Amino acid sequence: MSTIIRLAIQKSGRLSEDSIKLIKECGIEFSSGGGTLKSMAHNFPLEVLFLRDDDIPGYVADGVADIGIVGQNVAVETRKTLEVVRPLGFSKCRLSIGVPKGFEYTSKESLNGMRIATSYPNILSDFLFEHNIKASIHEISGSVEIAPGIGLADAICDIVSSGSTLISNGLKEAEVVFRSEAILAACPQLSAEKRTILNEMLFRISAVQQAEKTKYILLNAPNHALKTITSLLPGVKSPTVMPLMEEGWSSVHSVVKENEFWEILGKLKDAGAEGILVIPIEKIVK
Ligand code: PRT
Ligand code: ZN
Repeated sequence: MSTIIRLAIQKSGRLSEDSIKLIKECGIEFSSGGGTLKSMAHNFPLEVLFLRDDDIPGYVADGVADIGIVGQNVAVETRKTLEVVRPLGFSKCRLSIGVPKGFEYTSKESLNGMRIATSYPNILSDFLFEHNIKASIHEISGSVEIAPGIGLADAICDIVSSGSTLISNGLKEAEVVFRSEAILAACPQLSAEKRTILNEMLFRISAVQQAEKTKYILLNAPNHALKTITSLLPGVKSPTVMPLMEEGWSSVHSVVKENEFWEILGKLKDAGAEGILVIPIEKIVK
């Protein structure tokens, strides 16, 4: 039987949709949804396993799955030996310490003597140790935010994204302990054949990630402004310039970085560009 690679992703939760989207954008077709627990891709040597996120680091470390998509927070908390292959840029969040709104928090020293409730005892104890804070850790598995309100703890250490859960529980963010995003992790002992398949996947992921940061731009430019306009649009290699039917005008095609787009747009308009179209790109292979 020819080699396949097994990828573990979260069955249902905050990571699921983006994980599935990423694999599909890599051109890998498989069925998901319903009660599916595993699914073989139709056009790539990959099997997808659908698991609870907490189980993914263990499965990957033990080689039950070869690779997995999981939050860094969970990967680090489980203390499994994993190879971090690639940050994936989604499910960004932070693990933070929250204290009651009225508490006068001045510095990390304010945490001394506190009882801190968390589902992340390992990451929290590393943080406390690193900063020489003497606090006690109260491990709970869910609804951490209510712990101070019911007298279970003085503070919490939990995942924060927008911060609204902290606020609605009468808490404020005092300290960021750990920043996290989804990562692609691999079993450190992958065979050469599996590594080849992983490398093909990484090549495709790079093309998708590059494209996400980039837009395709088309515009009309008066010929006298072409030099200025093309210098603003370096493109992958260089911009394409084609004559328009109307004398004295050209069509310019190029790519721009998403984060530079608004700044460049103003300069293009000032230089005389018209009819500017900006289009998403699906993949970029350099
Ligand atoms: O069932 P399973 O065990 O697979 O899933 P789960 O319920 O344990 O995890 P899930 O799906 O909630 O989260 C999966 C991963 O998403 C986490 O491990 C993080 O890496 C990442 N992530 C990103 C988040 C959040 N954002 C997030 N906001 N995980 C949890 N939250 C929760 C947080 O616990 C808190 O209750 O959302 C609340 C805070 O959100 P804000 O926006 O109010 O600050
Ligand atoms: Zn979980």
